Amino acid sequence: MGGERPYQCARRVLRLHSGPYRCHGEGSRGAGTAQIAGDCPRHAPRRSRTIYDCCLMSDLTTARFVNIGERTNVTGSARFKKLIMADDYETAVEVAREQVENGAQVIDVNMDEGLLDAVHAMTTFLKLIAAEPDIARVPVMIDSSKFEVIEAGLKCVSGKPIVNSISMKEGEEQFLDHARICMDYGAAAVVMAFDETGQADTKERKVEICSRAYDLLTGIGFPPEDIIFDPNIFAVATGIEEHDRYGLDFLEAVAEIKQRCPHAKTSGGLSNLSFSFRGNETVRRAMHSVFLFHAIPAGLDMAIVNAGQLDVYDQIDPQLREAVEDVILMRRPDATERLIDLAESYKGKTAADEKAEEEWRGWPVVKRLEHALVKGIDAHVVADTEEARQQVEADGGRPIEVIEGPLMDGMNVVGDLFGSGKMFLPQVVKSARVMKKAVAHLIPFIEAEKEASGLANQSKGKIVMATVKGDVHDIGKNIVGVVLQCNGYEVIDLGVMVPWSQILQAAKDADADMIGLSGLITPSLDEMVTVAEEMQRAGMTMPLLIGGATTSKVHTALRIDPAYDGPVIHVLDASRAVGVASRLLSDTQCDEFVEATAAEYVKVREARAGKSPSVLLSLDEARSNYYDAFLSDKAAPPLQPGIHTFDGWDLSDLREYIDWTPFFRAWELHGNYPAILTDEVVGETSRQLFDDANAMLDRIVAEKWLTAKGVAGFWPCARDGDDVTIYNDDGSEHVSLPFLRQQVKKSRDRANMCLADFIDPAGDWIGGFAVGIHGIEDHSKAFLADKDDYSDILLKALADRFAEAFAERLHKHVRTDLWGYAPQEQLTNDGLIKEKYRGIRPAPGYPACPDHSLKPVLFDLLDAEANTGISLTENFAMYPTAAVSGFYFGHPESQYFGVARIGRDQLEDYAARRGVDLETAERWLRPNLD
Ligand code: B12
Repeated sequence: MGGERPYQCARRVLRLHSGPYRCHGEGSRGAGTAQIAGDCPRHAPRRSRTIYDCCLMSDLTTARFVNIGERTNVTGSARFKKLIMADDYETAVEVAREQVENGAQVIDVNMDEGLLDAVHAMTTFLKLIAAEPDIARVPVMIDSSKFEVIEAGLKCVSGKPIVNSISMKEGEEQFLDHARICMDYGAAAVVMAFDETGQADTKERKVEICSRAYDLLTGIGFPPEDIIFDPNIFAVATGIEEHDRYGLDFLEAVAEIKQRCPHAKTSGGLSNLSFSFRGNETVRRAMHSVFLFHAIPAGLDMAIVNAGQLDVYDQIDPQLREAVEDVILMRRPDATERLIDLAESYKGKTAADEKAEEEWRGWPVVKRLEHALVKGIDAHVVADTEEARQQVEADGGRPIEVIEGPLMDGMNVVGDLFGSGKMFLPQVVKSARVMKKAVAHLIPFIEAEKEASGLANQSKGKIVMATVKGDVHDIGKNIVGVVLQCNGYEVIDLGVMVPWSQILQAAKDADADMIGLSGLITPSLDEMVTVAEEMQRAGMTMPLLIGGATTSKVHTALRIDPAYDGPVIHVLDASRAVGVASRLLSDTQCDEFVEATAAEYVKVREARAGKSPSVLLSLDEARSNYYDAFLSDKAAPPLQPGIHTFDGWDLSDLREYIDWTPFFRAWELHGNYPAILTDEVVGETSRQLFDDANAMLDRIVAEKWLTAKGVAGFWPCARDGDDVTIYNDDGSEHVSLPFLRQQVKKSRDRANMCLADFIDPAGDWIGGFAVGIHGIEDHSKAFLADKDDYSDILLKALADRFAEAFAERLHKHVRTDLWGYAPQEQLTNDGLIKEKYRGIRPAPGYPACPDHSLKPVLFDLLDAEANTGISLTENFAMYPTAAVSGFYFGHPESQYFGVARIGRDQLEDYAARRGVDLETAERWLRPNLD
């Protein structure tokens, strides 16, 4: 090993100070979803939920800054109020959706309007948004000045809610009573800086009240990380002298509160700040952005804000920015007058007016490209990129120089703005889209030039990428690979199921600059730890990038980072990959970036170490709080028991059952199908992608590119504790399906569920299925040989859609014909996607049934390998990749839930029931253990 790089030294130092930490399996997205879906009211089963990734408070604790959507508030949004007053909840739900699509990571819901029945409005609205997977993935902030409204709201939210707010206004006793109720529901709470004598206005009062509240709350065992202080943002520049310090007081108070109250968070309602400039949108936007620019470094963790209405700090008119800054930081005595004077010139301008001005269209092309990237405006990017290309060509340059020059310069500006907190996530994603469009335009020219001249790309760096051993999915990795290649990196893609030894060898042989690992399912998390350990053992120092649906920053910080001394970076999605790679390879930015990331991971570990774990019941207690289904409602025996195989289900039939929304999400186009096609922002790109997909589907169906093979079976069974015993035809016991039970202590009347609860101990039926889409390999190879990554990814994404569509279609066939308990069912595709049918099909690996190792048992029952050609890897991934398998439960009350964290007693019990040693069971259930 050569000399130690500064970042390596910094990481050692950070580790020494990081203190002890606990490993926490909830680092995986799957388990995260499990927790969100975890609480289901007893006897009042919620409709089953689509299992999508959900945003957790625990994830929020490690996010940089969280913006809280403010538009679902009747006191703050005239539009929302009008909709609620008119009982138009359907459109009101769309307001919530817009918030999430605009980047809100939490949504604040407030129904405090004199003429409204707030309890009714709150509960109605919360129930509606809980049924929308797109919205339900972000936590809800239940906002009311009346605690009965809050309590009613808490009963309707699954997952972790945030209460807004509690305070000591009515004294300590009531404050602690309210806090205890929040604790009962596992809710985080916004604590207003308000006491018996009034609202805190000065820095001293804010700090004093928050410190007192902190001591009281932690004294009753309220988790400190669930406390969110709101030290009151008040209006500045009101013309009243006493208000001049309000901005500064808030900023200073936040810094001190964060110091005095470990692990607590801070928040504030941003729109108050600019109250005196109502009607002057430009000035208000500038004030909010400048305020956040100073508040975030001071320690502000979140704010109620309209995320779509924030300006980029550096892009604010410098004169206005200075005047606003003078006011907020109280930099001169005449600051208010100056801002009021200046504000006159911005009056009446809306964001649309400003956009319409578009003076920037007259700027030189390089500047225009930078502007388009920073602002995320894609309207002219193809024309501008073409103009830049022609300019480069006229100067004797190469088309790649447009990427390396103006486009990368623009992306670097974006990266720097984001890195320094002056730009927010939704804006960054929009920038990435502009970049992709520009790069897509240049690719044919770059390819043509390479072919003509035989020139090789001068690579910016080499990255060896692989999907780890035992895992087969590679769409995410491929997308990242393409984006990196577009940006001048050389990607050596080792494919899927790659053992650690091959990854390390390839990195050494290629003298790579970094390694990137990908994984879709939880067993891959352990495999990634193994790769990190082996890199450490081999004395390697190159950065290790971690990505894939099952990975998370928390898991990376807790388990992978400590295993390797070199830099370890979790990369959330493709839009960040270039920024990460370029910083890691930059002479000037690398060390700072690596140190900052390592420090962030230390914080994650510390936060985890300081977090009190959710209270668990003993396994016996949890079992006695089982879900008491009304068993006489169980489904009748199947009309056609036994095994049914389908050798080539008609693809044109399956096409009708495709759920398109996840398809767009895979391409980072957010929004629901079909609305996404007419979406103002992503509509055009979505339509283009949709057209391409349909053109390919036409060919897939007409030319029979793919074959859909499936199997379904039904077996007599009975519940035996948490096991479901399956019987042979002669009544003898055949095999046992052990399921896991929720152990997290539930509030009030909620059950600790286990899938076995939906089966009658006196005799019942259970089903199983496996479906797979065969045949992509040859086409994929042909596309790649033609350097057509776009079509390759498109094909894989469509094969995944077919697999899910097949699972949906087969389940319908089961309900209406094979098992036949719902022969009359008439549901549209939308109704199917929203799971409006009776019965569930939990898949091993999904939150209700998290143990992937049940797949071999299911496969044996179905003789799935022989019947469908689907095989299992050593880590239980299915091959072909586009495959789904699961169980069928027919009881009308059967529902999805998340097992979440379990105790050692259940681990030991499960190991015994499975007949495996503890170590094996621990490996299988790691995400559900502490
Ligand atoms: C669509 C989907 C499927 C599809 C296709 C999967 C796919 N395209 O990857 C199908 C239907 C085939 C499927 C099947 C299964 N799935 Co699935 N699936 C999903 C879902 C809903 C979305 C995944 C997706 O398409 N993402 C889009 C792609 C583009 O994103 P990505 O893979 O995350 O990649 C991005 C980043 O992660 C990053 N990245 C990825 N790799 C890399 C690498 C590097 C180096 C870098 C820098 C970055 C990077 O950049 C990418 C682009 O932005 C997720 C839930 C979720 N929200 O994540 C569950 C999920 C991944 N599935 C899950 C499971 C369990 C399964 C099954 C095992 C279920 C079963 N028993 O049948 C099977 C396994 C299939 C198999 N072959 O073995 C679990 C996995 C967690 C776990 N408990 O193991 C999840 C998380 C759902 C859950 N909450 O439980 N699934």
